Amino acid sequence: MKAILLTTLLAAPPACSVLTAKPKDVKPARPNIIWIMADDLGYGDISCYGAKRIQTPNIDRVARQGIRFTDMHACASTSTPSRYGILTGEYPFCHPGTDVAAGNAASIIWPQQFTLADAMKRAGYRTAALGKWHLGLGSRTGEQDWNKRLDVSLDSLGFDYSYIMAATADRVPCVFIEQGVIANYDPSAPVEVSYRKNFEGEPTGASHPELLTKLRPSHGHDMSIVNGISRIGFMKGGGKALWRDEDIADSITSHALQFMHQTDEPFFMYLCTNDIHVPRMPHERFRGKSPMGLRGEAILSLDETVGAVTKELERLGQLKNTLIIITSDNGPVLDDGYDDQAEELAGEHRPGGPFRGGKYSAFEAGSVVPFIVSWPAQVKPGVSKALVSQVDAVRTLAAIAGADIPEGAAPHSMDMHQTWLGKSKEARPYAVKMAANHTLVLRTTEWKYIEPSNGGPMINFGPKIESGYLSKPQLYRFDAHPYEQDNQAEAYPDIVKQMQETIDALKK
Ligand code: NG6
Ligand code: CA
Repeated sequence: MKAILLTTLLAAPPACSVLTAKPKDVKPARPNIIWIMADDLGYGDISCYGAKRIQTPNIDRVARQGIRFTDMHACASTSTPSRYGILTGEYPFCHPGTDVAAGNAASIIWPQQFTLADAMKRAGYRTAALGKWHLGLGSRTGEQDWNKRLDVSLDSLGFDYSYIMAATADRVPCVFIEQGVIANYDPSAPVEVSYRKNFEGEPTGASHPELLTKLRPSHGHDMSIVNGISRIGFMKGGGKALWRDEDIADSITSHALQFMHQTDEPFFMYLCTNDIHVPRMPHERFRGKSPMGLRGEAILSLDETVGAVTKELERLGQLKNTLIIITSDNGPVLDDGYDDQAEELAGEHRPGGPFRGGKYSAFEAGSVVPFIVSWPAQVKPGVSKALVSQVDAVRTLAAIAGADIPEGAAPHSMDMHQTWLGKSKEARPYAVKMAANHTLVLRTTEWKYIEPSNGGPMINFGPKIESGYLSKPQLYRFDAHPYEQDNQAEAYPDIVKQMQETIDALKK
């Protein structure tokens, strides 16, 4: 009986090839849409999802006025592939080069691809991307001239305005890029970037540990030094354009608020915080404010960003008709390469909530993320247990904004607006996710399947996280706690077979 049900659910998944798009029922209401994307924020890291050692009152307020989802899946357990899935509606394993990107990667989304921002523009929205980008810039990897306007930037991907970090705070170049050029550019200090070799005479974390005045690496992160913190990759120059980590959140937030002021049209803002990714070095005003140290302070900083945005919406009289989404790109990690005492100070805190694993992992904590949807004018507060996926962003938000999608675009995205807006409890038939070593995972409401893989039981480059990799199939029931403890693969060979076939069809 279960096997029959699964067959129907998993029948004929859309493969990596392009599908025909159907126009959706277009909604007349046009809310502003703000997608707030935290970095590496775990399911259990905020108080509305059960955290006790940290309070996030601003995020909790948005959750109270909206819907809190308990089963939202990112497309991957790291940032680049996860964000690729949101912005294109295509699974990241169907597109080349979606692994965690270097700071000098070329644009991973091709300019001719249809993006979430393109969808919003079609609906007449003004669009902006702020903060962490991590999907490459320029037309050729490693060949960008950072001192000129980049030849491929976010205006080619549907964003009217952008103020972004090329990759992550732990990767060079350590400058903001506004409209395709370095913000606050310092002509006396031209920027050069390499991920292959250092520039002559430049100190690194490895050669000059005495210059690491703010944080020391615990693994990796021993190359160029900026603001007393060594990073991944080598850079030279930057001068007054270099960021100070303590000010990153404020820079992102102030540019976000400015953008909100500048438009009479409805707007779409893809607002990606640097919090709570490493290096965790939030503003000094948070110092000592959390028993969990810098990682806790970074969560407080994230919460403050959410508060600043909602307060500004209120002030502009726009809060009621703004759809706010708060979510994360992948699951949590404590030690992700810097000695910031995240492990030592975590205490009873469970960053992954009830789930096993964490960032990078094939286990659920890697990709089940907080997901809050608020739109006071339309959405009744509540909690939704429906299984949902971030790959649906393009078609779901397009339906809400009233945009049609061109043929072949967003091939894996489904219009789930009834569920995202709490008008229906309908779940997605399944969610597909990719772990750091490309192992694919399939979740239905009832089952979780992890395909066999070669990796060892722990993530092997530093973080103390169970990988979820095993050379045999893993099948876990998902209607009972504790999650992912009791492998049922041998007891249900038919379900294993069907789930692997679904994955294989998607990979084609
Ligand atoms: C890893 C980094 C980690 C983090 C991650 C990407 C090392 C040893 N570790 O390779 O610190 O930057 O990549 O994180 O370099 S993500 O959230 O952007 O995907
Ligand atoms: Ca991330």
